[in-house]
Amino acid sequence: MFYSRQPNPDWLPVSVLMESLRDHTGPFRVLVTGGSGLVGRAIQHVVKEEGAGKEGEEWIFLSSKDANLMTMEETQAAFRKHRPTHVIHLAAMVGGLFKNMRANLDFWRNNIHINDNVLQAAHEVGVVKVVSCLSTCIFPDKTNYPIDETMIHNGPPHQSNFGYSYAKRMLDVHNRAYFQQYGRCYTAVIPTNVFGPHDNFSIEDGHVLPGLIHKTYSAKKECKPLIVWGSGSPRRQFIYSLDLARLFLWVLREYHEVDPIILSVGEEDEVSIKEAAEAVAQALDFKGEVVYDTSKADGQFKKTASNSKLLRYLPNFTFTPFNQALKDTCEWFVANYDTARK
Ligand code: NAP
Ligand code: GFB
Repeated sequence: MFYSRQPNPDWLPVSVLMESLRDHTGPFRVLVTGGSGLVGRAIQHVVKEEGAGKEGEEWIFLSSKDANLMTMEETQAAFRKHRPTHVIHLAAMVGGLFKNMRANLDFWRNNIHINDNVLQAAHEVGVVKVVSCLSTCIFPDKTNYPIDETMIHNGPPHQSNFGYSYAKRMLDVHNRAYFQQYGRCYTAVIPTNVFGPHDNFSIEDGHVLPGLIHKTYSAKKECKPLIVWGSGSPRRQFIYSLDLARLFLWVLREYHEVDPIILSVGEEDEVSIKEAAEAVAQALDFKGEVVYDTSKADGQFKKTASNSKLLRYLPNFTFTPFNQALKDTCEWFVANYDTARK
C-alpha cells in the first residue's frame, strides 16, 4: 500500500508507522456514517443489490437515531460497539444554497463537531481507513478553471456557504494531521452536486434538482407555472448518487492517497440551471409555463471541477447519462411521494 506522502519517519515511532501502513488482510467491517441519507442509501443499494460487497464483509449503516455524532460519548459508543476496520464518513448537516445562506453558523459548528468526533473515535479504535466527504462547493470562489484537488485552500469560498465550506476544508486538515502524527490513511472524496433516489426533496432546504423535481411535480398536478429560482444562468455538474456510490467502493478498496480526489462528471457535462430545469420538465412531462424568479439568489455562478485525476485511475469509468439518471430519480420520487423527505 503506497501513500502519496510518506510521513517523516523521524516523527513517528516505527511501530505506529508500520501498524497503520500494514495492509489490512482480514475481511472489512465497514461503518457508514450518514447511512440513511441520499449517498448512504445509494451505497446500501450497490452493496446489497449490485453485489459490490465482498465475501465475509460486514456493512453497518448508521443514522442519527443510532448515534448523535455531535456528541463524543455517543460517537465513541457506536465505534466501540461496531469496532469497524474501515469507515465511510458521510454524516453531516447538509443542504442547498438557501438553507446554507440561512444557517452558516450551524453548518460550521455542527459539521466541525461531527467530523472531529468521528475521526478521533475512528483513530481510538484503530480504524485502518476513513473516507470522508468534502464537496466541490468548498473551493475558492475566485479561482481558475477547471478546479482541481490542489486548490482547496487557495482563497475564501463563496459567501453563501462559508460555514459549511470551512468545516469541510478542516476535514482535509484533520486527515493530514492524523497521517503526520499517527500515519493514519484517512482520506476524502470531493463530489460535485449529487442527486438520486432518497434525496431531500424539501423545496426550502434541499438542493436544486430535488427542489425542481418537487416543484415540477406540484406545478403539473395543480396546473400552475414552474417557478425556478434565480436567473437560471449559473452552471453545475451533477453526479448520479448510484455512480458516486460505485466510486466510493473503489476509493475504499483501491485509493491509497491522503490527498482528496474529485468525484464528478466531466467539465463537458456541466449544464446551466435553465437546462437542468428544462430536463426536469421533460422527465416529468411538464408542459406548463416556466418562470424565473430573479429576486432569489443565484449563489455561486460556477464551480467547474476537473475529474482528470479520477480518470487517470479509472479511464473507463462510465457515468449514467444525465437524462437517464434524472428520469430514474423522477420515477422514484413519484412512486415514493408519500414517504420521500420533502
Ligand atoms: P443527507 O441526505 O442530508 O444525509 C445526511 C446523513 O447524515 C443522514 O444519514 C443523517 O442521519 C446523518 N446525520 C446528520 N446529522 C447527524 C448527526 N448529528 N448524527 C448522526 N448522523 C447525522 O446528505 P447527503 O446528500 O447524503 O450527503 C452525504 C455526504 O455527502 C455529506 O457529507 C455531504 O456534505 C456530502 N456531499 C453531498 C452533496 C449533495 O449534493 N448532496 C454534494 C457534495 C458532498 P438522519 O437520516 O438520521 O438525519
Ligand atoms: O443545489 P443548490 O441549492 O446549491 O443550487 P449550490 C442552487 C442554484 O440553483 C442557484 C438555483 O443558482 C439557485 O438560484 N435554483 C433554482 C434552485 N431553483 C432552485 C430551487 O428550487 N432550489 C434550489 N436549492 N436552488 C450547494 C452548497 O451550492 O452545493 C452546499 O450551498 C452543497 O453547501 C451543495 O455543497 C452541493 O450548488 O449553489
